[in-house]
Amino acid sequence: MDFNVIKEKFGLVGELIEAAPYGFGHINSTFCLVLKDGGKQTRYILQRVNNSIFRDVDGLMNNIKYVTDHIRKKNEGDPDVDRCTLTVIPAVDGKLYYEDGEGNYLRLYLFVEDTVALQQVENPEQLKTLGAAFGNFQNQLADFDASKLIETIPNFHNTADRYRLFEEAVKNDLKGRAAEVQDEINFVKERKADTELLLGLLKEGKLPLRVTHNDTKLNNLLFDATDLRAVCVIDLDTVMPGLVHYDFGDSIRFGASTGAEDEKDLSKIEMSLELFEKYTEGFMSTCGSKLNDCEIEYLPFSAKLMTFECGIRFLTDYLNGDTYFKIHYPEQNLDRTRTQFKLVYDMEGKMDAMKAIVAKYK
Ligand code: ADP
Ligand code: GN1
Ligand code: MG
Repeated sequence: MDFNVIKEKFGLVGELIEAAPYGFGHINSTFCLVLKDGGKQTRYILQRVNNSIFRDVDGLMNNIKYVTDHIRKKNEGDPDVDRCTLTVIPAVDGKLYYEDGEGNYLRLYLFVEDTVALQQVENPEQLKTLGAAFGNFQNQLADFDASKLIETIPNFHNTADRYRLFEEAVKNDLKGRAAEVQDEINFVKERKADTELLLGLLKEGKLPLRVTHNDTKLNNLLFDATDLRAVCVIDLDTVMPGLVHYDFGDSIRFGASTGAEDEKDLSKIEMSLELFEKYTEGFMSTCGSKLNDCEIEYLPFSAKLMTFECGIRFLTDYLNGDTYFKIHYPEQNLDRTRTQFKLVYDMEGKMDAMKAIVAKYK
């Protein structure tokens, strides 16, 4: 990639003094660019959007523009308004991205300065902050016209469809890996009914569709580097209509785990009830009053379901030959699968305790 061409296409001024890979996302390719203009340095986040996953980049970028404009408006007057959401820098031709003629779709954001993205929780209070931030995110979009949004990945959290894709991957067994992962395959099959539960409640009209983030990982919230308050929800590629459970559950999946997503030593992996409680407290404080009883009732289950879904996705990708999630070593998707299933198993044993915690913050 020629970063100087990119600089020109986005009309950036100054001398490009650094361009390096950045962050730990599994989907897009992210770079940090540093430009020096006189005595002033400005940082930008450049991303090559993964357009084999996000097929409609134009629609995706329109989504992001709508959502960030909406959030910025909600924060008008706040001294921190410039950091409250992502700022898309359009290309000089006015488009929200630049396509380089070789199928690379590039977009640019202002770097949200003086923040940190955490890969693992360091202090339980951070989960309360995370919960409050994603509850608030959902609140801020409660009056947003969802019909403006395209579905950037159709059926993204359609757990029944995820199960179907898993079955297809087992059947095709493209890499001849199914035999070595029979235990994991059986683990999924035994829990098939779970994948239909929330979808059934949605169909019955008991659960409403909202505008949700859908990828509420800890590292998709930027915390203030000094006082660790929530500053900016990022990674807006999957903002689209969804259930509250997708956001609540996915945060617990990653944030309340006691180990890394690809930890090999499964004895280190547990869903911490302390962290679950902190997140619940934060989330309920900002959006609990907006949720109906059925939504609240299924919050604990959603933590298990979203973890299960993610494990199914990692396993499916492993069986398909690692074509979706970025991997850094051959069996990483299998390691990721195993941590997710360990968490699911652990949550099954802790379900009553999780329910009692949610009831406390209702
Ligand atoms: P992916 O979809 O691949 O996860 P993200 O949009 O989450 O990509 O970006 C990856 C990482 O880059 C984030 O976890 C965060 O550390 C960093 N990042 C992304 N956007 C910004 C930004 N505007 N300012 C500062 N850091 C950012
Ligand atoms: C991906 O983009 P990133 O790394 O924040 C994935 C999520 C998974 C997560 C697992 C668009 O999130 O759905 O839960 O990996 N994003 C997409 O860590 O598929
Ligand atoms: Mg991300």
